[in-house]
Amino acid sequence: DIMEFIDQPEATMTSSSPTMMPSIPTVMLQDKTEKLKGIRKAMVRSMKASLDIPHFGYDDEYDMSELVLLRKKIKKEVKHNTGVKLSYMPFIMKATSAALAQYPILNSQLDGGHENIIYKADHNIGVAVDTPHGLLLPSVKSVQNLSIIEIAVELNRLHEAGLNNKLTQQDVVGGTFSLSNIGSIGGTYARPVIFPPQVAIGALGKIQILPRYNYDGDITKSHIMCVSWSADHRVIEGATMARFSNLLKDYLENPSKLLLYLK
Ligand code: CAO
Repeated sequence: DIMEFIDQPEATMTSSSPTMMPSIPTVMLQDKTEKLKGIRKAMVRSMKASLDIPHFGYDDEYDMSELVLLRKKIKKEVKHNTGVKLSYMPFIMKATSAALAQYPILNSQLDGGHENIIYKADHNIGVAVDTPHGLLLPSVKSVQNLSIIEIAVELNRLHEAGLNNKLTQQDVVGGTFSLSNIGSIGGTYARPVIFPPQVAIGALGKIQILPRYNYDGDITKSHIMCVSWSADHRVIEGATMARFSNLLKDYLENPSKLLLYLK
């Protein structure tokens, strides 16, 4: 092994994630060549295919204050009663599914010959998972039929499996729409890359506490999340992406409206 560390016998190179950075800086004495295989090789293939897609970008900020309060109220009890860790993602995924039901073209795929648009019945929402083995995109299947707690259970399972390299083929195939919560690491905006044959992906920024004016013109303490969308402009018009984003924003800013979609 040509990798050598100076004065740091315990340093590990098992993680590429900033959240799991080795605490001691790594110093390489020589260049190192690593064969691309597994997940990283698959990423080269899928990202090369994504170059064929004309990406259209659209960003907006969502005020998550009500959702932050709601989660705070129930998080502990959910953990205590069910053992499930309730993050923002299950709410965002359920709201996304409710919005996809209004804009099914965002849950579609362009066929190989570019002759047909296939509207997918299931909302299989892919979630970017940062793992020590590379970036993975497993999907929670049929989100339209799941409760928020069921989504949380499945998301926790996929997250764990991703970290332990235990995701199955079934977990990683069949996604129809994607979300990438880069905000769980940091950052405000991103330029997400579409995972073919899907036609859209959203990157969620970090929820930040910022001053904003309310309808009465008063400054309020708000929990703001920026969302960056990329859509396939061959199939998706900018107006469609904007209307979808407006609807999702409405659900997340007024989570009581989501009640209408709970099963
Ligand atoms: N803003 C503020 N806080 C956030 C947040 C955000 N956008 N996203 C998550 N958090 C909080 C969670 O609520 C949780 O807080 P508590 O400890 O108080 O409950 C904490 O951060 C940790 O959350 P988590 O990351 O464990 O869980 P999650 O469901 O929000 O996210 C997953 C799961 C798999 C999406 C995430 O772990 C991950 O891997 N993110 C990175 C995705 C990525 O790499 N994208 C780039 C792809 S392109 O290269």
